[in-house]
Amino acid sequence: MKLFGSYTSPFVRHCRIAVLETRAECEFVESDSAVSAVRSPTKRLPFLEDGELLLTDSASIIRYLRERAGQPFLPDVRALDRFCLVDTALGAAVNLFVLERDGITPEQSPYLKRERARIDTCLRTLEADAPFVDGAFPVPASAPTDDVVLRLACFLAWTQFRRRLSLDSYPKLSALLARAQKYEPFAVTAPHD
Ligand SMILES: N[C@@H](CCC(=O)N[C@@H](CS)C(=O)NCC(=O)O)C(=O)O
Repeated sequence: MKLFGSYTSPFVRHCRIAVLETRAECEFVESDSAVSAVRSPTKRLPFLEDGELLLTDSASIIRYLRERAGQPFLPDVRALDRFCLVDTALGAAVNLFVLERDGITPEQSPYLKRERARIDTCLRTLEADAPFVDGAFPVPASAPTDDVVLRLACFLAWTQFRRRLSLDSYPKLSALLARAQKYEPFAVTAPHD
């Protein structure tokens, strides 16, 4: 099994954590957009190859890894919805980041203003979800970790790595990220250029 990805992507990081937690025999192939452009129809990272099987999204990759290991993945509709909420904010933040690199900012586009507003409302909703946020990463943490929590921690860490937003207005999310940094599979997959 081969996982294609970069060391900076939060989507790839989540997959790498799932590989560690499931102890899957999986080779990590460091790749860039030139590789994904020809090997995945989405032209995105990550993607996973296992024999004839090609998986083109981090969610299906993580589910595949968890299923093979007998571990749960987003077991109920509440978990799925929270995962989608985090992913909506993450997708918007990544869009703003790459478009800014192309010289396109929210000041030039009402749609991008909505993308920016969406990140705040999703983060505020998660910050207010006290039982969920406070219960994330109990000490001592035991694998496998909840994939909503992992997705959220990967997202928050990426915002700090890319200096995209301050977490000062989100003390509970900030505390969650601090706890996550102490969890080994999370710590060893920290983004780097
Ligand atoms: N829904 C996808 C999103 C993956 C994604 O957006 N990956 C980024 C890297 S962080 C990418 O490959 N972007 C290149 C592009 O959009 O052209 C997943 O969960 O795997």
